[in-house]
Amino acid sequence: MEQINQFSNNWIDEYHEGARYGLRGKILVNEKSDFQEITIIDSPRYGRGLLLDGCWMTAEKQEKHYHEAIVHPALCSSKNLRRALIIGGGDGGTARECLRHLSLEQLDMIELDRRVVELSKKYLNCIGGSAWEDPRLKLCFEDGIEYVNNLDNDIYDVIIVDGSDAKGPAKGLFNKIFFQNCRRILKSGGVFATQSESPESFQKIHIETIKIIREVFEYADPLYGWVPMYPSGWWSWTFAAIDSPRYLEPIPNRIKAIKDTCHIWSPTWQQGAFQAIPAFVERELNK
Ligand code: SPD
Repeated sequence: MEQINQFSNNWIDEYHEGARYGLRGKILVNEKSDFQEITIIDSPRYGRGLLLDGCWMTAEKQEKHYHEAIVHPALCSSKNLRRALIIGGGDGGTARECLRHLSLEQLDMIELDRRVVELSKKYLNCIGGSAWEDPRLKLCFEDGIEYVNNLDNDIYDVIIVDGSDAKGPAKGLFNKIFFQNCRRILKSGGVFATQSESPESFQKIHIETIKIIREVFEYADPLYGWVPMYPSGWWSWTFAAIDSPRYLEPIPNRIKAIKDTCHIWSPTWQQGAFQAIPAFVERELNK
């Protein structure tokens, strides 16, 4: 019933638990891939945007809220920064932010759905931009869950999980076995990061996800920010590490390399964003 009107009257809305989050605009592409429904839109407010299975993923004029938040706390704080992994991230924004770190030698990106990348390159090229041609990017189309399951231990300095919401093809990215494999393939001075949904509109899965990551990793903490199109707008990313909560302390020379050209991220923003844990979440985590 809700889906029937999702893209009508020049409004494109994500429906979530009796609320809708929308933009006025027009649909450029709407197709079903082997895995999901892919929609590309254009809007006066935020430019072109991407939805998967009717849920907002990104839009040109607000994507930095998400991509800078998931990338820089991790890439600024891992002990070494030679090899990183992105699971998902098919619009290219996470890869673009990672590749701004010039000490990064290799970035493996494992995306399930080739069509998301093809359409992002064609319609949302200002999000992935030069990342797609960067020789450090090794892009493979396969299931990220299988990929981490089959790897040897201690491979990556940073692992970033940039998937969709915890349903459909991305459900397994919130699973304990998946996180255990991520910990196993992360080097001891490495940093893990994942999008961990909204403390408001996805409260249960948000809290469960942090709890599971805390069971698997020695250290883990959520960071809070905003992504204007997402349900409630209030969003979170959870960072984890093995040897210390190193994600709390960005390394000075890595800060220097990016800080003047970030739109959202700065060491001060990061510090506040880790501190901004809502009281009800903190209470739940301390139970
Ligand atoms: N509710 C949307 C969660 C989506 C997280 N991934 C977004 C992809 C941006 N690269």
